[in-house]
Amino acid sequence: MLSNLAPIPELYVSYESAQKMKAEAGELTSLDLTPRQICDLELLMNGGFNPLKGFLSEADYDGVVEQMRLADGTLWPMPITLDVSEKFAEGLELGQDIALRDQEGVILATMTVTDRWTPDKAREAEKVFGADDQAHPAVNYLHNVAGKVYLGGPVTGIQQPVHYDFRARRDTPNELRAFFRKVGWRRVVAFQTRNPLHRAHQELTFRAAREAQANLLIHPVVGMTKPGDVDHFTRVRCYEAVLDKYPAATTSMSLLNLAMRMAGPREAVWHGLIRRNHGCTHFIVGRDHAGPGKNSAGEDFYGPYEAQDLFRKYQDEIGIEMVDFKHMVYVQERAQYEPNDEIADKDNVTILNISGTELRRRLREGLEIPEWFSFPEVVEQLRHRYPPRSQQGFTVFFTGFSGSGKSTIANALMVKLMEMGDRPVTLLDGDIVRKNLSSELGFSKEHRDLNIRRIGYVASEITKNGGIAICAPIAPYATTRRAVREDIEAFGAFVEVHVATSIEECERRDRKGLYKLAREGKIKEFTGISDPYDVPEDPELRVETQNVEVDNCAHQVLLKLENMGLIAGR
Ligand code: PPS
Repeated sequence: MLSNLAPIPELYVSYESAQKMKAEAGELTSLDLTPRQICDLELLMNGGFNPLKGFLSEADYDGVVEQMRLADGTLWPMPITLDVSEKFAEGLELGQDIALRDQEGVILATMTVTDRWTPDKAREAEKVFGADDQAHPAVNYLHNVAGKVYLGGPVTGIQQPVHYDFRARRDTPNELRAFFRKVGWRRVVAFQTRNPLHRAHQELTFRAAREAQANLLIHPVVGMTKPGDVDHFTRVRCYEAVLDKYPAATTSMSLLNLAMRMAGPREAVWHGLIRRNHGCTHFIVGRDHAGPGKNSAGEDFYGPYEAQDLFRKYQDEIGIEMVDFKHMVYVQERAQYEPNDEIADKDNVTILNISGTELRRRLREGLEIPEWFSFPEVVEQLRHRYPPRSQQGFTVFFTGFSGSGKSTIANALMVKLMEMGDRPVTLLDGDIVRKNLSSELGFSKEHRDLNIRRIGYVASEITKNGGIAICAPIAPYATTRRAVREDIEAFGAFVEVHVATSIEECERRDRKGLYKLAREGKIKEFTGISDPYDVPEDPELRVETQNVEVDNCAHQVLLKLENMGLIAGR
């Protein structure tokens, strides 16, 4: 397969028209896009999602969900939808133009709203992601983050989203096509990644390029990847170090501002279409490509080769050739990487491999990472970003009924951690937060969620900057706790502690006299009495407080922290 490097259509208007549209856009109803929508919009506008001309209409959406095809039959596996709140959608009329803005209010595009509908999200989850299971990050997003209503319609591009980081490394499809034309690359194999590259990746990409007799494009995703991944700043510094290890002038790197969905097989097909649009002729698809991890039953969402199989089926339509990923392992006796399935003398050689989990353990515990596994420059970047756990920030998040003892245990824990003195400690107690940060909020679900998200935000900042945040709200909703966990785990550990005092015991103690008032109906929406509490299913620790001293409860938390490597053993 040889490339066709003619420019592909973009959705941008000319500079003059853009200036005029910007001036006139003040009149339009505005939508502030979410980070994921901004990623989608960028690739819509610059042709990365060619042939899409805007956010999907209802007919296109139905076709994509049911059979991976737009209404006109064109292959397209991923619903690119503009989700909004019911309130925003209600105020619109079909045919109306709206302004799409970034999070600072800069106008990026306008969209003519041709379609508005309430999607069946359970169906979307089943068909697109394979199961309506919220352990899948995109299904979780669909149900808990995305708005209830979808808008569809063509987009007119005004300007690209602004990126202040690694500008020289970001290319639109047409910029890459122009580059390939200029350097005479007629066959280009793209490597998609959301992880740092180590020696095995370098070896396999190099082999893939040789096999396809092509040049190599390292094309990492820097938009949104799986929650918990290594941040893209660190990764790009790692990629830059690895780039020097390839033979000069055979390999290039470009950053892709894609918001991944972790949809395995469908995602692989989508990735292929995006790379074709970027002028590539070949695409490496691995074992469990874009896999989301385990489902709620602890099993893989997709079979290990499902992505390769689906890709192969649609390869001609995608217009890019698949290079299947070889599982590379290190053969100690020969001091080199070899494809696992090509080693004939397996019984006589020593095969070494370090899994992602093992790598994270070694980083966490400050253990050796051997030279055969990675490049010293990469390891240095990772060590800098991930100091041993005992030097990282973390959050202890207590949850339980009012009067369960959360605050008392949290206070005792704070004092003990301050006595150790190695990191700053902040206590975000439910009552205290409600007097300061959330003083205007009540106890509706909406207000409780807002309260917890605020606590989570402050805790994530503390964690990011190497401190210890102790939170002690009721936090009755599991989905909100999970969202906070995701925010924090981007920066450090999240230790959920369920203070499991029963509602009967809390009511019996009734320290603040609130249960009595709640029973009398004088306090409404009281957790455990007239409002729900989702018991944490899988907290890091559950403490019982009946017949147990506070000191002992706080000590159990300390032991857990020690056990997780978050505090050094004494
Ligand atoms: S939440 O649900 O997490 O936002 O609640 P939180 O911020 O932790 O606030 C709980 C404290 O507010 C008092 N209080 C109530 N709790 C539950 N339900 C209702 N309706 C309510 N009204 C007031 C109560 O004293 C809680 O304090 P704690 O420290 O939990 O006993």
